[in-house]
Amino acid sequence: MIQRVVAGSSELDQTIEQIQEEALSAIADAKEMEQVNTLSVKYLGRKGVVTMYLRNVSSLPPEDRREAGRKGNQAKKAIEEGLKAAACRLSSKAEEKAGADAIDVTLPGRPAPAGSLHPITHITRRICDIFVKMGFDIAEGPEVEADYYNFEALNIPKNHPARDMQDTFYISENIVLRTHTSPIQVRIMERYAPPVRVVAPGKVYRCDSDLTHTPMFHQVEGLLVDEHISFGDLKGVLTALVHQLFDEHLSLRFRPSFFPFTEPSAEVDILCVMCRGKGCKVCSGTGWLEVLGCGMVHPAVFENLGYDTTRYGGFAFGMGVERLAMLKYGINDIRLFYENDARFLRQF
Ligand code: 2NM
Repeated sequence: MIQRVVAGSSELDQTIEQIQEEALSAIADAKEMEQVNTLSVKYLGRKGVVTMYLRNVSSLPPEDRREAGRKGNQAKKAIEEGLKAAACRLSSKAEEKAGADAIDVTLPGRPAPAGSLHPITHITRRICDIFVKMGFDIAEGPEVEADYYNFEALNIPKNHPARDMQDTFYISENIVLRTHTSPIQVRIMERYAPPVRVVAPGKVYRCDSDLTHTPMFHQVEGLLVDEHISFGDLKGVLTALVHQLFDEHLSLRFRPSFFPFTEPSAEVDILCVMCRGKGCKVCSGTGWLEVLGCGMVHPAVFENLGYDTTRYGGFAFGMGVERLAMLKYGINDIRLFYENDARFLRQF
């Protein structure tokens, strides 16, 4: 085509007009900025069609140069203007498109997902807070524990079933995963003279697994040692706990029981939260639910730790956090706490 663009001949004057027309129509049809750029190069670039035309004007016979030059420059100007208009049209279209994709400030904000406490953590803290208000301190201790702290100091004899391999995870002959948080209280009594008021929350381990037992679960235990402490003090403290944790009018009863480390010992039942005492599946028809173990600390425990049993006495208690949480929230499978299903965990 370039070879045909030889300015001067009438045939080729026609051609520069045709070129202009063709260029303007292509420019008008351009849908993308890139097409406009390509057309600019094609017609006005260093080797562009119009550029080559103008370059040839000087080689024409003198009488044709003026007219050919005028037409060439006119075509150049027209194409330049067409390109400018197209660039303007396409860039405003791009702006419009960007505007459509831009942030709609009238939309409601997206909520930032927030985590929440695990239900076991939540209840553990509530229980501890209730005791802190009654003047108890909080103490923690090792989960891998010496046989002495977990059993021996607590008056649990060598032949006790809790010591059996079937019930306890042994690390070695004298080291176990603690089966309760009582070793924390033992360590406290070892370090501090009476009076003592302490609550011990934490993970404990027992070789057990079914709908209501997991090999790891949580306990909160407590100990109070002072002069003139009676079973009445124990009843008052645990009644306050149950009323604050469940409901301030909930009935409870203390039923005689046995633990090696307390004498007398008792189990605390609350009126069944499901059937209100009528008897149902949850309370096995008894109308009552066992929620706590407790008792007056056995003198043998105090003697192991060098406490003067003629002057001091005290009470202790223990509860399983998962069991309390299951009763409080009506959960029938303990494993739900440990499956990490956010749909379950979000509810608390
Ligand atoms: C219970 C029930 C009764 C208990 C006893 C002691 C200690 F260390 F003072 F001897 N700590 N916890 C205790 C007493 C725990 O849990 C069902």
